[in-house]
Amino acid sequence: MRIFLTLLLAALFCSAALFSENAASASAQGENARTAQGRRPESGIVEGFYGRPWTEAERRMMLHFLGEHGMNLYVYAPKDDPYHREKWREPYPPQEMLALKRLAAEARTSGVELVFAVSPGLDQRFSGWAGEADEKTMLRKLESVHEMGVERFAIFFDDIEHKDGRAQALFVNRLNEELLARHLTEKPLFVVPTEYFLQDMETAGVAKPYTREFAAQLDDDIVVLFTGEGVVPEGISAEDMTEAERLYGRPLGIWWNYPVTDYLPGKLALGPIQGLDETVAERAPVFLMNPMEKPYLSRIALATGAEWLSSPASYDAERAWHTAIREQYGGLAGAMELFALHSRRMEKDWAHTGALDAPLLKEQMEAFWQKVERGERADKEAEALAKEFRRLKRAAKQLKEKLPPETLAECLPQLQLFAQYAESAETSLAMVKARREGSFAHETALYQKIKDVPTEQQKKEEPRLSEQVFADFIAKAKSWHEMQEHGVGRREN
Ligand code: 14T
Repeated sequence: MRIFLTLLLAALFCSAALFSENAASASAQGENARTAQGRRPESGIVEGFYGRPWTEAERRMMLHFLGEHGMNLYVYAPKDDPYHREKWREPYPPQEMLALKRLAAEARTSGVELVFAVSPGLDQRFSGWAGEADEKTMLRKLESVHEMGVERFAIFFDDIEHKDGRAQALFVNRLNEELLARHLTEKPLFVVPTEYFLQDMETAGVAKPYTREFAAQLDDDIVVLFTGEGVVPEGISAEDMTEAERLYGRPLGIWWNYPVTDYLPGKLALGPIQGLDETVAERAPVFLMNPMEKPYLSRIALATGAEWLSSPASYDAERAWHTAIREQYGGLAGAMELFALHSRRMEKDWAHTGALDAPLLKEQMEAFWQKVERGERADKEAEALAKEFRRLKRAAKQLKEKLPPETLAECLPQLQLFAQYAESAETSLAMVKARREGSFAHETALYQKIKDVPTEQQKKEEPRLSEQVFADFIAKAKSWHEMQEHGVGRREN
């Protein structure tokens, strides 16, 4: 009987707790649909990139945006805010304290919770008197932020040299308990571990020693954020989740590294969120996207993330992307979509993610070159391409004239490059045509115009877009001309 009563009470308590949690999130998330399972992760962004931290005005804009899109978390973790990472021990200066206070208040008004993170791993000490001192310092730091109205916290150990999984976990456990006991928060900490690859390369299913130690020691209530296998993966599969949950022995929150571009800052990530298995949305208690240093342009990807959260099973990345641009760009949506189509994919040696840049145009270009190389006529292909290039030039011009100033400031170099690419691609077509018509002097003159257009890998800060499409097309035209000049297939048409 006693057992029965206890169980009954426990069940009642749990459902009451669940109910109130749902009610709270329902009001914060507006009328957005839920998954079939009836639960949505807490969601939003982690301002977690390297580079210029956002301004207060940009953060306010983003808080409203999140609220309007049914998202409810803003994790404050800008890598280059010295008081977040490098000088984590130092308290914020009074001015910045007040800015945090205003931000926390603004978050509340927007139905968003502000989570304050510290990344102490560069020089934190874990043992002896120094360890104790750092622990006290951390607590003081979080206390000072709590006084500004922040009631939720995170500790991040990503991107550091020294990693001791056991020491990190024991520290986080003590801090977590202390924060709860002192009523600085009602919710457990978020943490990010040091290792991104969970499994040992050689032995599938076996965690690395660091991960094993960290996971084994970490208290059950602490929320671990997972980026997928690697820092910037193509996606997260159901199997990735199962494996990660097994290794950490708990459900995992997600830190999704799109549309962040800090590792390739010359490129804009203007594509949709994609590659996340639908069950991720049902299993993860938390879903956070890491945006670009450019808050206005980040909103395309973020809106698609909100759409994925609201109906992960029927999510269509391309459709969500189209809708997001319609909603955000009004009369400029057509032009913006053409530009953004060329700036979605993020590729670097260790990073591969995002939808392809202009895949259909790429196919058209390939069909054109195939005919040219075979010495066949390609008038129809050339005409279709020329028409598209004219359209893209008009789009670039329209965007330069009419984009709102904040947005334009975030993409001007890339827009210039876009216009230049469209122009040079037109010139490339004319060049091929000139040779075929026997106008060799004209051909050479046209070649001179495209010769210096950058098509090779640039410094990572240099503007880039459409690397596999436009840049390849122009590079191909250049080398085609050079081949012809050197006698390969010379004057055969
Ligand atoms: F999960 C994370 F905490 C995370 O992704 N951390 C950083 C993040 O701040 C950064 O914005 C993101 C994209 O560059 O990648 C992480 O930082 C890294 C990690 C690496 F292993 C940057 C370069 C790396 F090689």
